[in-house]
Amino acid sequence: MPNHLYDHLFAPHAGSSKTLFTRAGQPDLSYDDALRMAAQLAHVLVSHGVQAGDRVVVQAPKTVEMVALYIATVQTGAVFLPLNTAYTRDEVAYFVGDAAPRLLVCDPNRAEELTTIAGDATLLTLAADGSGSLTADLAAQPTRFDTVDRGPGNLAGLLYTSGTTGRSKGAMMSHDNLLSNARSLVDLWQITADDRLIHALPIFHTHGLFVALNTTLMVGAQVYFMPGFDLDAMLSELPRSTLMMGVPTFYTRLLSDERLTADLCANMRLFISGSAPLLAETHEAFTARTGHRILERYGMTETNMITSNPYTGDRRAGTVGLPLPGVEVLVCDDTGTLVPQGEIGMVEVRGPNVFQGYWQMPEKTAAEKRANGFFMTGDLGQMSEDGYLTIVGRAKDLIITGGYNVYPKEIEDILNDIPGVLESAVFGIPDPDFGETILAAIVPDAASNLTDDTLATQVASKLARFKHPRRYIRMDALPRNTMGKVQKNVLRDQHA
Ligand code: MCA
Ligand code: AMP
Repeated sequence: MPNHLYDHLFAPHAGSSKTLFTRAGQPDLSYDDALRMAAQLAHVLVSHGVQAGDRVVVQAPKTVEMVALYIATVQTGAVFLPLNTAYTRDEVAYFVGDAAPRLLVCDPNRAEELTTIAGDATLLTLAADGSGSLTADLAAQPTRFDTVDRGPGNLAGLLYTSGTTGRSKGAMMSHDNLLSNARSLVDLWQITADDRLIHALPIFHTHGLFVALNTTLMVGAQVYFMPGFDLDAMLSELPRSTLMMGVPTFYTRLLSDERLTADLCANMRLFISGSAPLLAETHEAFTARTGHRILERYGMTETNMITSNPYTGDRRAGTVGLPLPGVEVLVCDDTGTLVPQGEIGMVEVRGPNVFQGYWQMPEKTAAEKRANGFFMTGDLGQMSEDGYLTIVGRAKDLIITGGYNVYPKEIEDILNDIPGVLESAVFGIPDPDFGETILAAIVPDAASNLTDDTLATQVASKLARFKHPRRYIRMDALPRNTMGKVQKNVLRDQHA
């Protein structure tokens, strides 16, 4: 049966003995190996009752089996819902409750803890070595699977992204949202079967899953697949590779090591950065050291990639480049009216890349998508005369730490519930490694003897480690403007 994403991204590689994944200390995996594994996993999914439209939640270590599970989910017509491995039980409980999945796949180490929140979902396991109840019976499964009929508008992915209200919303990504974006990026970045990508990003977000894998798999490129970012491993793979996609932290960490030289990068064709602002000085330092001009691009979970600096042409440091072909980008005021060229406004976007809406939240979707189809990103931008977009700030209250997004409201809600806290304000300050790091200003009740340990323990019981404030600052009152709104810019300036 026709399956829009599978047919165009994966099916053409059936039978190909070309190496897809190379990994440290593990055998290579060919395209055909991966597709046979995906077909077997599709049979496993179906044996557990997975049907078209069902959600498959995965919070598991980064493995080739997890990539095959993504492909298998697409084949069965189900919806892939990957989760950050750092999420706590409470966080996973929210996603499972909201998405009501048929399956919940997790690390065996966490199975006991997550059984209690699985609800109606069947719980299966997948470990860092690929073992677990998901794959236990794989060899017995057929290596071919007849894909379930799915058209361009059907859902392929559901990716949760924190909302300004503090609770995450599931961004519904259709087969064509993903396919059209992958096609544009392959074209724009001139990715071919001769490329070898260093893959060190997590595969539970758009960047590592869709941007990095959909593009390289589409053209039949090779992928050096790392379980996570490892500076030594990356440096040793650079001479054998042609392509790297990373968050700015990857680049500052590479630059902090003297082994990074132009010679080491002589075989590299392209370095791409995104998910957080790349400082112009990082861009320039990287060029000075390696001769390569990092190509910065800009996107969002809800929209996939929106703009990119050009492959041939001027890669302008500090800008996120030009709108992708077929994607319209406007810089507007609050009413959606264009601001005069060169002035700062809200970035709005429309195109085949833009998501289908928030899962079971039509009112949230309507609040962020205009009637004319433009999606309001919450980013503040400025468009140059020749069409280059610069992200100058955010209208949304968001901290980006090491490429992970953290919405202060989610942390403030937890802090405010702790006895002895009158109010709190969470904000980001510049950090040389993660770009931004999280601080919390607390107004304690004078009568309480609240310790930092109490605050940290409460936060730790609920939120993933990367969301924890690295410091608590006590204040008599939060700085507020005449409207009574907390002035986070004042806090940032005071504590940067
Ligand atoms: C790990 N830690 C962090 C972060 N990552 N703290 C703050 N921010 C982070 N991003 C903490 C851990 O909890 C731990 O804390 C300590 O740092 C070391 O953990 P470790 O796992 O060793 O960290 P790492 O391996 O050095 O990881 C840092 C990293 C990683 C490589 C920057 O976070 C990463 O791969 N980030 C990429 C995120 C990404 O893919 N974003 C794309 C989103 P402690 O020691 O105190 O316990 S998609 C997106 O944004 C859009 C669509 C787009 O445009 O792409
Ligand atoms: P998310 O959808 O949660 O992964 O995060 C998307 C947000 O990351 C965007 O709205 C931007 O604020 C930010 N972002 C992504 N890429 C860039 C970039 N190249 N420069 C600045 N901000 C970026």
